[in-house]
Amino acid sequence: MLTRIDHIGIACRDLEATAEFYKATYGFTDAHFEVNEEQGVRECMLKINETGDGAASYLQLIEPIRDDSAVAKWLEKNGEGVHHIAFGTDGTVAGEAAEIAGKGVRVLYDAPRNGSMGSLINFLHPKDCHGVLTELVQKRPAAE
Ligand code: CMX
Ligand code: CO
Repeated sequence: MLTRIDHIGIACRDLEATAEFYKATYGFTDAHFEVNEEQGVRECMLKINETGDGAASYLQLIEPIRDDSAVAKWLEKNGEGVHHIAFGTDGTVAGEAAEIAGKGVRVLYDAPRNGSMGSLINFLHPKDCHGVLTELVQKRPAAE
């Protein structure tokens, strides 16, 4: 089941300055920085609140590290702003993706890929989701 908003993805041109804005303006303090080479981004996960299923909701600030990355292309066209939403599952991303694909929505990757903080992720095509790039997140692989 999709049990929470895992994060809202926000595309930015200057990761440190944008993170500082969210900290200074709203008082968010719990910030985790990392690089996701595969996705072509540097990112900052700002924790907003814990959720009932033991996970949390975040803002994910993303800055492109390559000109040919999805986020660089999006920034070029749209400028800074909300780029995607991500739902968290209490099951597996593979299971959620298969179920959603069965409803005729395009899933972007054949198998889940690595997301922030050890999570597994996949994406649904925005053109099949009323214009919203939608991500599925599993906090950790189920079989550990
Ligand atoms: N939200 C809504 N619509 C979007 C979109 C977005 N983020 N990105 C692209 N689109 C729309 C475009 O506006 C365009 O629509 P029109 O044809 O009406 O103009 C259409 O989708 C195609 O867009 P494009 O600019 O030609 O881009 P691509 O088809 O090359 O790529 C997508 C689009 C979704 C396949 C690509 O962005 C992708 O693979 N995204 C998933 C990976 C990703 O975004 N990674 C960064 C985040 C990492 C993380 O969250 O951890
Ligand atoms: Co994301």
